[in-house]
Amino acid sequence: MPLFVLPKIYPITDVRISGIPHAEQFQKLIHGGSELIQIREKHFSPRDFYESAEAALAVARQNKVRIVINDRVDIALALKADGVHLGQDDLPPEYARRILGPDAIIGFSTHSVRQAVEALHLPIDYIAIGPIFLTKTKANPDLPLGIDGLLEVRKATGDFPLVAIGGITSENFKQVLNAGADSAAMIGDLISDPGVITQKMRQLLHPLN
Ligand code: TZP
Ligand code: MG
Repeated sequence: MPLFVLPKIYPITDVRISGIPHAEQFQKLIHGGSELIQIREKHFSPRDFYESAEAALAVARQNKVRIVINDRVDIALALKADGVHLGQDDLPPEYARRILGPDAIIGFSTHSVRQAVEALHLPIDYIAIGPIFLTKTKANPDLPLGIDGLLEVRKATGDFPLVAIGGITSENFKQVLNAGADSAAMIGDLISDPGVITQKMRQLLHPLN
């Protein structure tokens, strides 16, 4: 199987942080050039998350953009979304793979070199490592790994697709990519001001424009 190709910037939507619905965040991110977006929702009921994901998926499909659902394999399956992103305490990736099939994108969060190396044996498409920097977005985050930690993880994971996450901004994302991450996942810095989501996304992808 060829390795999964990650976009350089991997946006993740969040209603509390951006103040607008997920589908509108998708619209704005896609205008800015996003090709793969994760919907992350820690505060909705399953029904509300399902309905928000359905609306975001409609926007994604209209624009041929892929959508990954955070945490919920059931919602990903029900909506025929492109994939799911799982944490250490979610349904294990082996079972998600069994449910979603060989074509689904499955991402898996790790927080240390050890977890990242263990993840190499799982049926997943990419590893997320973080937090790299301090973050206010995640509840009870692990200690930041810093750029040195990211370099170690890159070394330990070879060429396995790797997303860096946690405290990544338009100021530090290049550092993260230069340290070997294939992709920089961003929440707060990218979506907290809805008025500039599209412009920010565009600038991240084409820094000189
Ligand atoms: N996992 C590790 S850090 C983090 C997650 C979901 C939050 C990232 O959000 P931000 O706002 O980009 O720091
Ligand atoms: Mg999770």
